[in-house]
Amino acid sequence: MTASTTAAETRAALDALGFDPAAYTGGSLAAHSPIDGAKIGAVRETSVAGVEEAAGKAAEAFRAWRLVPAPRRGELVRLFGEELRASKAHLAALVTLEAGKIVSEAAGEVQEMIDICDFAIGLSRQLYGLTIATERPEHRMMESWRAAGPCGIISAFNFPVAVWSWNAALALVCGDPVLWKPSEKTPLTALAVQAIFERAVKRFGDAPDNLSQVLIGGREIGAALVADERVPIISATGSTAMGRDVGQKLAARFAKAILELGGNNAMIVTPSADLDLALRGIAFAAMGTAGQRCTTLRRLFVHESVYDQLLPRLKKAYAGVAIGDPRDARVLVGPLIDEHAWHGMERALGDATGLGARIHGGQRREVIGEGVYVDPAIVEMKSHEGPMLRETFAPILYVMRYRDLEEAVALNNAVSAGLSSSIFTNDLREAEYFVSEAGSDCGIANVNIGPSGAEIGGAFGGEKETGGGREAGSDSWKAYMRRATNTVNYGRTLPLAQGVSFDIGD
Ligand code: UN1
Repeated sequence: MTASTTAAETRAALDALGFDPAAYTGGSLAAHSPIDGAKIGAVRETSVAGVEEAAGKAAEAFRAWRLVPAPRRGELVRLFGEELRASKAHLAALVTLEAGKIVSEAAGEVQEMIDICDFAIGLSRQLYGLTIATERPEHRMMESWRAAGPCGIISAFNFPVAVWSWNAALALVCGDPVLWKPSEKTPLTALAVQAIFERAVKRFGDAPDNLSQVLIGGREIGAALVADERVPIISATGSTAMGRDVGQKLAARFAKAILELGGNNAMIVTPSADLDLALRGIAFAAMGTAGQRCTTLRRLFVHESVYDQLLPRLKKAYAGVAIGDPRDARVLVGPLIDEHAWHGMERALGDATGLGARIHGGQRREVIGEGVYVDPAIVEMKSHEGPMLRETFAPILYVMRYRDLEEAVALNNAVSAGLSSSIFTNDLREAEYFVSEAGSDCGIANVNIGPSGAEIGGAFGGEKETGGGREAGSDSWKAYMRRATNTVNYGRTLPLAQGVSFDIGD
């Protein structure tokens, strides 16, 4: 029977990753495979007291780790990257089994982890500060970057391993131990990553204990982490509702927040667009990961002069896409994470119908066991309203015609989220307008590329209700460090800045 194969394959992948079955059986938190709904593990949950204990251990690890030279800290991340390379196939298989990602995207996710390790290794020799001109003679003013303390990482099911690594690889080279609260829907992949990380720690030799800890459980575990004064940085990925709550709690205790929240990403297809390219861009961005990326394309604005050319081709691509078991390498659209996701999709499609939209696809399919499989939906909207204004984590693509580019850019910006966006055009003016001050207001604005599938070299994140945080490349590392401005007087007098005189006599 099919249901049992996911459990057996999970065991095999965990075995291959050197996992002791005692670590994923007999616990109170059940893991289910979205492929067939079968139970694939039962892990032990962390208690609130356990979170507090972990925070104490992380604080202790911090005191030692911050003193290790950054390039040496990079060596640990280099070893971790090596271990990931060796475990890539098994970890990717586990991502497919636990999160339902198709084979190629699961491998891509692990590759993203390897890429950020490479980035972080280079970074470990580049935690640069500035030397700044000082107005005082015989003084030097400089900026130095120092480790900031334990970093809590709260991640979502849809990138069950990569999101942690974008934060952890940087935090570790910056001198910060990490505490990871993964989604309760994907505990096994988190524990597997922790086991891989521990192999790297062992090879490294003299790392302090507890540089990385995993906290398993639901909201109360995340809440305990967010509340802990010993954790000065929290990076949280998830819904805007979660981020609003977490952000306020962190603000109340003046902790640093790196928030990576919802997206409601758009694409504009202009009259000069290469429609072949646009079609491929739309297909991956809207249907990839079964519409469950925060960067998923959800709103498509097509110029009225090309709408009737593009839409039939898009509908055809949707009708022909391979939907089913994500372990089958030919499949492009795997299952939704669970029933709850389907209810959200049903509700959004119902709301669109109520607004007179035309819906293509969007039906539920029986594929394997209790797995939740759906036909991705194209929803032709009459106006920009209703469910189109919110993020539904499902493969729903709302489509609308537009007349002039300013109007389309205004629509691109007319939602509460500000994560990603793109334009397909061969007109330089349109492209530059889109990425200009007056253009897209998102953290990511692409030209002739869809809104999803960013590489790690750039800073990743978005504006408005997306939370404003940045992870991964560019100078995102600064959020994991404490900046100190150091003014050093190497002279024999004490000139004050701004010409202030404060003479206390001899
Ligand atoms: C997410 O869905 O939380 O750009 C992150 C992308 C991926 C990251 C998605 N690199 O689609």
